[in-house]
Amino acid sequence: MLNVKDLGTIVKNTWCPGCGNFGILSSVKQVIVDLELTREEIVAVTGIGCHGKFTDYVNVNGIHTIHGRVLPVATAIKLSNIDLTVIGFAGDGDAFNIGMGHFPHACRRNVDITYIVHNNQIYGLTTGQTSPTSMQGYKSKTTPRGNQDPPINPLALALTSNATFVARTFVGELKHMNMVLKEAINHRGFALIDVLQPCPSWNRINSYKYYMDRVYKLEESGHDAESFTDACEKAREWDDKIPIGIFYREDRPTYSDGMPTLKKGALVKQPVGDVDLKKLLGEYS
Ligand SMILES: Cc1ncc(C[n+]2csc(CCOP(=O)(O)OP(=O)(O)O)c2C)c(N)n1
Ligand code: SF4
Repeated sequence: MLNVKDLGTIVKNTWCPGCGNFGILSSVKQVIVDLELTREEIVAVTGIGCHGKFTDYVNVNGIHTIHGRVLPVATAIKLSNIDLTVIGFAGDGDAFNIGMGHFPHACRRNVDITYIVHNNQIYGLTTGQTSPTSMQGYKSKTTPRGNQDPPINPLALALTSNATFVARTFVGELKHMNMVLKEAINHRGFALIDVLQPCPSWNRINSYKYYMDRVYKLEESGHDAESFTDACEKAREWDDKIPIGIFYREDRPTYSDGMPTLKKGALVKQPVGDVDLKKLLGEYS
């Protein structure tokens, strides 16, 4: 059985002191250990950004793909080998700007992957430009007079795109993050976890204190995660109070459940000896 130390790597960590990514890294390692997963059965897929260094820092199979393409790559890996536990890691820029086109489709298809969005409401790696989740009025190099656009609401978007597991957590609440992550990985279907991740270097507004003063746990407030209406209502709450927890979950067949080619199990485990490629090759000759 793995322990947390086994999941470390020799790569030097270059995240800034106090970066919220440290909390996500330690939670992911703890959850892999708690769920008794093996290194071989997990694949981490990262986009480009500070979050993208995850694949350097956690010793599991990993692919550091290009900016915004976590979901198509993660989907392809899952469909090639449905026995794998596939976890995508994306920044808010990665997920909701350049990668936005993939998001509602992954939700509605219900591909069985976990999608962790490191939501620091800013572009971290490229030194602090306004992102799609930056708050209105936010001043940065790209919006020096203040961000005019209202932010994307990742949870509302996931809900209206028919996602079957929609959650939010905060890196300042590690036990809570472990609980949400475990539930997301165990969920059969697409699971979004929006993680409130302070970036002390570039986002001076949405700090640890900002969130600590506001977050409250849905689990302690009688929220019914099976009610779509309640989930939508809670997803709109972002003010003096910010809910964290599992907003919504639903059991629905996954994308691969509907694929006839996967009825016999994972593609990579199916024999290829009796497959006749001549006809197919003939079509292209
Ligand atoms: C196709 C492409 N466009 C733009 C970039 C430049 N770029 C690298 S990271 C990034 C945004 C980083 O912000 P985010 O995705 O929120 O991740 P964070 O660094 O905050 O973790 C951008 C625009 C790129 N690498 N590739
Ligand atoms: S720039 Fe922000 S997100 Fe990137 S490592 Fe530093 S604190 Fe973390």
